[in-house]
Amino acid sequence: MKPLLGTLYLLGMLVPGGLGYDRSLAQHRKQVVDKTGSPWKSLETYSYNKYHPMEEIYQWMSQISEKHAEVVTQHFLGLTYEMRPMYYLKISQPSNNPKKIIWMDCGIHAREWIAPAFCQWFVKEILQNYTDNPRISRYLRNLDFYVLPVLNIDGYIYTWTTDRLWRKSRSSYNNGTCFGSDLNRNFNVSWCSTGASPNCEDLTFCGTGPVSEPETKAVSSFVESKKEDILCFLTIHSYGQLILTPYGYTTNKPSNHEELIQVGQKAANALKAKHGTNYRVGSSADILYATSGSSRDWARDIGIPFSYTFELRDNGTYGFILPEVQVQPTCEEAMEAVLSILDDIYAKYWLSNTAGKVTSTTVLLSLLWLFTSLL
Ligand SMILES: *[C@@H]1O[C@H](CO)[C@@H](O)[C@H](O)[C@H]1NC(C)=O
Ligand SMILES: *[C@@H]1O[C@H](CO)[C@@H](O)[C@H](O)[C@H]1NC(C)=O
Ligand SMILES: *[C@@H]1O[C@H](CO)[C@@H](O)[C@H](O)[C@H]1NC(C)=O
Ligand SMILES: CC(=O)N[C@H]1CO[C@H](CO)[C@@H](O)[C@@H]1O
Ligand SMILES: [Zn+2]
Repeated sequence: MKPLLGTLYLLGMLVPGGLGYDRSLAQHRKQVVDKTGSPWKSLETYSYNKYHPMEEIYQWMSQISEKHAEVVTQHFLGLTYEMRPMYYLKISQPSNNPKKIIWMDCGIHAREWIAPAFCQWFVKEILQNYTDNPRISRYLRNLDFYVLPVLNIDGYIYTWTTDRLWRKSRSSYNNGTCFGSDLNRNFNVSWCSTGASPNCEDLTFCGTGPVSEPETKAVSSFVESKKEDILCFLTIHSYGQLILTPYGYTTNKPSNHEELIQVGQKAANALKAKHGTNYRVGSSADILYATSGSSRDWARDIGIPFSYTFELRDNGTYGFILPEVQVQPTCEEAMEAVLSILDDIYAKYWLSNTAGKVTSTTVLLSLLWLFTSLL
């Protein structure tokens, strides 16, 4: 695996961005994967009800972007501390329509395995249904989805090989005697002011400065570069069954707080309707705890209107070690919540505009009619 990754990240450093680059990268990876043999035969037998090691998720990403090449492309985002390539999947239906963006990342915390499982589930559901299901096909007329299935890849691998309950990244401090930053305390928003620790030994170590970690930097730079077009930023965690709004660094509220809560509560209701699971909705500072440097707060403060953290199942019974039998129901119900948020965003940005246009056209025609009939 090392030589393959080595080649990939060198390519990444030399020729960043661009469709041709991504395609050839996928081809290169596929060739190597085919030679070395794969742990599962094809996309058709990939199980979305299970947790997968990173190796399989890498393969899944390239296979799904090959099979659905008309709508999915795989893109290089950056390198992790241990020099592994980070890729996101872009789901986009070709059109001349200017598109807005929905961002979703999973697995910023290594041990929250249900999160990467959800990102994969989400991609699968969109691809399975976008041609026939009008609810989903209409999103794709106006929106692109950018999905980062595993943000903290080094940490995720470490939870598979060494310590199932590892949370942080794997960067090294104090001359190699201390490891890992909490990447969700490392964003450039009220950095390390509250609910974060300056001590590397701690679970919530905020890093050596805002955006000191390569994973955080990769996500921040990319999201920043697209922020005008991103309508919604979703970051998926476990556990606790919560839909969290900004902020964690203060109990003050963003300008659209009421709307965020209303849309979030509707999403929680849709979620509950699926399997009866209760999720609570509120700002992180109000219903969970204070946190500074989180991606959700940062995303809201750079101007992305809808920004939420999902804390998926469960409520503490199994915690991070959520049994695989719960993967499917957890993903199914969370899918309903995300779709509900998308419906609200769709209605706000597109239906109201169309309605506006229809109304003004109708008014104009009526006025014309009135005017001509008066002559
Ligand atoms: C770091 O570790 C190396 C090797 O153990 C040692 O030689 C060096 O003095 C250490 N540096 C500091 C600043 O502790
Ligand atoms: C963090 O954001 C502030 C503005 O709020 C900016 O001045 C500073 O350069 C940023 N730092 C980093 C490391 O991006
Ligand atoms: C989870 O626990 C909280 C606090 O005890 C409770 O309010 C909520 O209803 C619980 N949810 C479920 C699904 O049991
Ligand atoms: C999100 C969504 O609508 N998913 C549907 C995709 O299609 C399958 C098969 O028809 C349904 O079972 C899902 O509910
Ligand atoms: Zn988390």
